[in-house]
Amino acid sequence: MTDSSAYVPPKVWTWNKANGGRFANINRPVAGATHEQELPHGKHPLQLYSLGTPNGVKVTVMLEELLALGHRGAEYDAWLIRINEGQQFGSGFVGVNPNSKIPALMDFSGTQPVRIFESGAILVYLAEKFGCLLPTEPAVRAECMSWLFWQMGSAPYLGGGFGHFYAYAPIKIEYAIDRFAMEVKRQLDVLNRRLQHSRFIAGDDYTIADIAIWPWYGGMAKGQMYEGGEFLQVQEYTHVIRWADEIAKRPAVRRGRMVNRVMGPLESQLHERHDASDFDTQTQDKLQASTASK
Ligand SMILES: N[C@@H](CCC(=O)N[C@@H](CS)C(=O)NCC(=O)O)C(=O)O
Repeated sequence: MTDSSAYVPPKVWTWNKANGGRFANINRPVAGATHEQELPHGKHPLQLYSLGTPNGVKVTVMLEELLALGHRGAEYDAWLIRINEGQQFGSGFVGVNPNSKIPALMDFSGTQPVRIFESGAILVYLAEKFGCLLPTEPAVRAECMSWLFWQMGSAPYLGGGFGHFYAYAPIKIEYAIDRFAMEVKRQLDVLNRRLQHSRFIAGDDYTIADIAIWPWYGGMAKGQMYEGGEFLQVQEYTHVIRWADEIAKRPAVRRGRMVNRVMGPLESQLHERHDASDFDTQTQDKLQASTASK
């Protein structure tokens, strides 16, 4: 690793595998599968391949909300994809998402299987399939879609920009941290101003825009991401915090954030979800206790 101030880019970039950053072992400059690996398949029409990161949580919250609304067709099997072990580069996963990123969903309920990747596309697909959480009145729908796409375009500055350079990069680069801290504070202020006058992101009702934005910006405003809360003075965004707290209390959100989660208290980790009863019986604390007693 060179001193960043002394770095002069060569004429042609070459892949330096040993760049030292967190996730350096899974980053590659090429796409496609690295190995043959079929995906598991459970009993439900919807098969989710994911991990409990902010992008993954969007989909498990959505599915739990749909089930809470009584849509039995939203029953799903959630399989764990460990991205730090390179499972997103298995041939089966790449077949569902050629971009090799979680979340990825297969819907086997129709005559032909449907694959959906990109969390925003998955949220819209499910909202349209079940006819809820995406307003139908044109102006409110436009507001919902605008914020949904805002999230898709903005979160990479939060995660790939601020989070990466503040928490994960092997060296602290003041220029990069300044640039992305400024942008993330601006984004939080955008949300704060919106939520000062609106209960939810798209208006009076909870929609897929809230489901998409909450895991990233709700988490950030609550100081739960990158240990960057004090640095960004997130307590200033009081309306974002009010909204984040309201959403966090929803039973479907509580369940959704447990699915495919591999960090935090063992009772909050449900690595795979195949049945509603799994929340009571299959969390890591229970599984480890039952293994220990054998
Ligand atoms: N825009 C994508 C982003 C998905 C994404 O970045 N997923 C990350 C985890 S949060 C991932 O799978 N990373 C693995 C990799 O980059 O190899 C979405 O919203 O679905």
